[in-house]
Amino acid sequence: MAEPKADIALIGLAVMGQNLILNMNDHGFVVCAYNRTTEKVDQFLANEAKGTKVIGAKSLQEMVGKLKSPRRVMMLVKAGQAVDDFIKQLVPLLEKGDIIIDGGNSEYQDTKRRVEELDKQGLYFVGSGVSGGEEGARYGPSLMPGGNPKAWPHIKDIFQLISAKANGEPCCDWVGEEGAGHFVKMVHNGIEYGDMQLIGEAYHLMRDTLKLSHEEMSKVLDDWNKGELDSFLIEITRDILKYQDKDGSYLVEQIRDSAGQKGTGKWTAIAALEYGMPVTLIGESVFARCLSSLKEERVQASKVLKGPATSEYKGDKKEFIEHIRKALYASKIISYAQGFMLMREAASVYKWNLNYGGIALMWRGGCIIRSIFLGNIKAAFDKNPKLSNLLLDKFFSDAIHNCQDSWRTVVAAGATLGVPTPAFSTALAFYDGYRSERLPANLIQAQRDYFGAHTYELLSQPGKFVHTNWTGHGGNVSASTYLA
Ligand code: NBP
Repeated sequence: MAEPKADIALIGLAVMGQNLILNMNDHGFVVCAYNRTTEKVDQFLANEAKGTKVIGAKSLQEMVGKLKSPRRVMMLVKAGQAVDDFIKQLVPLLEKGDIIIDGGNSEYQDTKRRVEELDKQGLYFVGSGVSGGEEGARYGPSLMPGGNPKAWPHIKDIFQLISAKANGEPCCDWVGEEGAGHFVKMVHNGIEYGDMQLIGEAYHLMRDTLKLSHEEMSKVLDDWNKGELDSFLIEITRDILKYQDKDGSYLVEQIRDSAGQKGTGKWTAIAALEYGMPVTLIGESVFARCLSSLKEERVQASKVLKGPATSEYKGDKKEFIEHIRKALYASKIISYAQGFMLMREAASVYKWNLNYGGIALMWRGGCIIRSIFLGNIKAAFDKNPKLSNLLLDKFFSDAIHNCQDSWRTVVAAGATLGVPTPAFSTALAFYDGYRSERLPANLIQAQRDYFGAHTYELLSQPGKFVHTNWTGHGGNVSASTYLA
């Protein structure tokens, strides 16, 4: 048999896999390509990979035989059963110390399980978030690897070389153990949902309350993209808004207003509930997509349910545009602060040693949420790696203080004019809640104790739970303490 010569194998020749292979090839690695439907291997070698050093295999056995040791096998296949099926087939072909990497959008709990199961067999499993879509995979994605740390020294070079760079630094570093990489990728996707919803609300307000034309809206976003909001999503929205169909109409207005979702935003919201973290903006963004998809119901309701007499903003347009910009910026700060709160809580539950500045850097380039703003987050964590909340960093508290009057104006205007701003509003409600020394939860505690004898703590005696016989009729026995 010929001397094994491939540095890494890649299973899954769909859009992500093919582009990542070509990216690895550009950086001098020899990649062995494999796909369940093996005809795709021939097609790939004859077309996209023609003239490269990429080699192919028609079976997993052949693929493994072509790999240098320790063998590195990366999968970019549909998340779920396909990943488990491939692992099952690979295990008997590999040797102790070999590495399996899953670059798909897998659930972090699945990754945790796979890391543990494979570790028992001496194999190192890595679950890596990959972001940036087709373009990112080809020319530099954001990579978020986590799992068995013994794998990292063997994949670090490849990963950091093929990843995007921000100011010369790779947008890829070791995230943490178990499912940490996929957890961070999940939060990234949740934040992406939030960023998109915020931009959607700004567009809704500009279109329906200010009646701006598409060229005007595109120009506004172009201006925003030169400042604090400079980001990939603002940039593409600028281009989408002015995109005209062949007949000269604006394409965006021909698209059915019913948003799809593949699940990672929902997983983030579920994780937020699971860990008791108020990640309200991502949650609201997922619900906003759910509401949008009730298209037929909304069409019916629009004929019955009335709103205010006008949705038109009567004040100064230019001023209101600036208010919207500031509302968007402040809400975005809240969203990222909430996302980092969720990661911090998961890290504490799973004992992951997450490097928050490093995560901001991984998202700084290559991925969908890439932005100037992530550089500010990185700087905040560099200044204080133990920062408990992004909002307490001076750069961000100053930014919020500077934006809050505008933010309140926009949320109030949306409510008055009947244009929904769920993400702007929930962000503001969170901000006002988070900065409140006292919330009305004392009353909730009293109600719980009144009807269910659930007990409460007095401010003067924290940690001591007491029950009051509020009516004089009930007994003095309290319910057992539990966390719901
Ligand atoms: P897809 O998610 O469409 O997956 C296609 C690949 O999965 C093909 O190689 C296909 O093989 C294989 N596959 C399927 Br489908 N079911 C299989 C099964 N039961 N057993 C074995 N193989 C199976 O491709 P993609 O869009 O390139 O995404 C790959 C992964 O990367 C996914 O997990 C995705 O969520 C994630 N991701 C995608 C993007 C993006 O922008 N598209 C971005 C970031 C992450 P076949 O050719 O034989 O059908």
